Amino acid sequence: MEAEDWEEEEKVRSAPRGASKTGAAKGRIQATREGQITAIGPRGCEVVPTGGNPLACKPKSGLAVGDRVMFDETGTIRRVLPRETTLSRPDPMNPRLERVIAANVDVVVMVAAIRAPVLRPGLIDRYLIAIEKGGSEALLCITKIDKMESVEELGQVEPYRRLGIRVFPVSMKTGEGVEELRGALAGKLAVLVGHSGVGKSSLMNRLKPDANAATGEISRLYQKGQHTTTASTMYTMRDGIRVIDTPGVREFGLWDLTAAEVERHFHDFDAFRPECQFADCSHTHEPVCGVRKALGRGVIAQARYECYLRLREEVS
Ligand SMILES: Nc1nc2c(ncn2[C@@H]2O[C@H](COP(=O)(O)OP(=O)(O)OP(=O)(O)O)[C@@H](O)[C@H]2O)c(=O)[nH]1
Ligand SMILES: [Mg+2]
Ligand SMILES: [Zn+2]
Repeated sequence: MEAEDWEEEEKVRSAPRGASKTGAAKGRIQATREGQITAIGPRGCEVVPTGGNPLACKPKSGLAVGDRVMFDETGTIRRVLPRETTLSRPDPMNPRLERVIAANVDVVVMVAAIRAPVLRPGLIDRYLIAIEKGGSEALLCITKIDKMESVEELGQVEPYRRLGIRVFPVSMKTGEGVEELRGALAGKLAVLVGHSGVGKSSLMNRLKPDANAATGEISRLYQKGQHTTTASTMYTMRDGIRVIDTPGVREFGLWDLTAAEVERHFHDFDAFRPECQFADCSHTHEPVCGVRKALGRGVIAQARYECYLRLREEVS
């Protein structure tokens, strides 16, 4: 590690109160250097200094993979630099605490299996809100298409295509669709998110064959994943692509949202809102409602509307 890479400015900042610059320079100085967090697990984390090799650092609460940080020679994170994007949810143990799943990513790849485990559109709807709120782009990757009995099963993701979200059906068994997804990720930092067992780590191994990410069979009895991945890890691969694999989620709550905000995130309503009689129409009981009219005509998907009602209830 080059000595000049350490930032002088930080020395004064960490000096004891009242100490002179020269006094501070003796002994207790903690010069810092910039880096990016590339892995966080239950026992520690990894930082890659700008232009350097990965180093272990001490865990710090509130840190996310993708964070740009200033860290010192002892491996202590001193400061997290402002985040360009976030993907956040409430901490499942303490819902008043924000948990950032990934920071500074360009793209969030929502990974869902067409079967085994069963596709749950409600989770996609939740992610879409969190992704838009956090400022990154959403992509949808549908795995296990080799298990489909008919392509009609892909009809479930039609509402998302209509929203302008790019959908990538893939099979890790045959490799189908993987290169198309790679093309969409060129030059970007992406994060893979979704339920356990949908194939996030298998996808990682397809994108980067030497990633050696651990994968696990889904349980025969419950047809669910067994939470194989326990740490979030960033992998660097060709075409300037970096991808973060994350542990599967059981649930995904919404962070810091009001019912009115939930409504604004449902872009399938955009074209029909002007037909509502009231500007603050909740689309639940109002007699003149463009959204419910569109729902009746089948232009808005029933599943999306039902999810809207559930989320509205949840945040109220
Ligand atoms: N048939 C088929 N099986 C797949 C496909 N993708 C993944 N699998 C299988 O699904 C199981 C779960 O895959 P993982 O990659 O471990 O899933 P994950 O999303 O990383 O799961 P967690 O780490 O628990 O969150 C493994 O047995 C994979 O072999 C696919 O496209 N087709
Ligand atoms: Mg995994
Ligand atoms: Zn309405």
